[in-house]
Amino acid sequence: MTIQWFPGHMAKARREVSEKMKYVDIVFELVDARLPLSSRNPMLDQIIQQKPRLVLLNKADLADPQQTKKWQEYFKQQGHQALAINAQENKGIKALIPTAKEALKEKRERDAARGIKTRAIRAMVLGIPNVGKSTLMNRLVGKKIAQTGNKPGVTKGQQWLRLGSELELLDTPGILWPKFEDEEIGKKLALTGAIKDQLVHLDDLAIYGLDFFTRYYPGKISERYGLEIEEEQSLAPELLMTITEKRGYRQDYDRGSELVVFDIRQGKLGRYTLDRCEEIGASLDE
Ligand SMILES: Nc1nc2c(ncn2[C@@H]2O[C@H](COP(=O)(O)OP(=O)(O)OP(=O)(O)O)[C@@H](O)[C@H]2O)c(=O)[nH]1
Ligand SMILES: [Mg+2]
Repeated sequence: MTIQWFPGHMAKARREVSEKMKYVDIVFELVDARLPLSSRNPMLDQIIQQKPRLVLLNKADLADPQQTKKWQEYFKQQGHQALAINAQENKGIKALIPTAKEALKEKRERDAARGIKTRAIRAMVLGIPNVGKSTLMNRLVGKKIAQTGNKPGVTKGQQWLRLGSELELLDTPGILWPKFEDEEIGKKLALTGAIKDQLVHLDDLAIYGLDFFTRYYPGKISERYGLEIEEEQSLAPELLMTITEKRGYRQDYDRGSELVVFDIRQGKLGRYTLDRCEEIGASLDE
């Protein structure tokens, strides 16, 4: 991510997205499936108001599938449609148009009853930096239209990309900021690579990650770094020291931290979800 969000930038981004709302029928809100809440924009509800929304849990290939299912349920209970996708490998994308139609069902039925011909659904892709907006748009359009990588998109004039007869997509995605003021959310965002490393110390991130994995995915650390289970049960700072030394980095804990953070980011310790659905107090059994 290259954007630094200052109050002026936030106001501008917010204004641009709000202005586009009047042109679209539905918002495709892209979130990172590893952090379905922490990768949302804190003001999105205010910005998009009552527009129908389809929450796309992207990078589902990297997330814990059981958690992804629960999060999908969670979003549905919030009154949104939700889908798990992997934009990079074009998985789950086929369901997008049918699910968008489902989200707009009532309006489309009302229109039909009043004799208004249903036209293509107009949608816009919204999300925080690096969540996969450009990758998804390229997939949907079937060619490279948006630049992918770590550069933020540049907003130009209003243009529509036609996807068959059923969907039209605004040619530029809306980029909004995440909730990085909260320290724990900041760590989660940095651990998955959504925000710059410089905002959080690498050793803090490594310790956070190790603590998280020993708690939620026991055995993964010992498996990856060839440790005994008792070693994995030590406190995260000690665990970091053990891993660093075992790798032959002696007392270079910065190097050890970098290793751990990159491994977690790239999924070398397996699939994981940092935001735990059961911990937000939402009862999903009702
Ligand atoms: N593993 C995985 N990686 C993905 C997926 N979708 C996108 N990526 C990767 O995530 C990174 C960011 O993707 P982009 O499409 O550039 O993200 P963006 O939201 O357009 O980012 P900005 O333009 O900076 O706001 C790229 O390295 C993609 O290859 C996915 O479903 N799975
Ligand atoms: Mg982009």
